[in-house]
Amino acid sequence: MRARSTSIPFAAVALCAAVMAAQGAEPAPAAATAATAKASTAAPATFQGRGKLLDLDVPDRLITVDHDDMPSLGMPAMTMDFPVAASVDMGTVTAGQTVSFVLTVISGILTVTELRPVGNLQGGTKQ
Ligand SMILES: [Cu+2]
Repeated sequence: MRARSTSIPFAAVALCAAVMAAQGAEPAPAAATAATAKASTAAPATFQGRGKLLDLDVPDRLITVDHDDMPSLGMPAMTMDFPVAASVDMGTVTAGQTVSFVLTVISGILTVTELRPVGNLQGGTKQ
């Protein structure tokens, strides 16, 4: 139980680096394959995040987020792109908003599976 999730955050961090590298260079297929193998043998790992939505590409289902620290992933604050799952309604957010999101490792890729503007959270006490 206690050691359950140690491998996933490390894989996710490697993926994050791969994603960032891919923005200016070639993708890293080896890293993605290793992460896929790990993800398939464990329950899907999910991670809560929050940040400013900088860009929204609805046809390609991609968002660019300047996200806050994500300690569960070992990721510092940074700007990066995430793919958005088909189940997510991208029409609920617009560029420039502060958003909260959930990342799920799907086929070894950190994918947005929940996305909403922070200001619309009911009963929220912050922002
Ligand atoms: Cu990141």
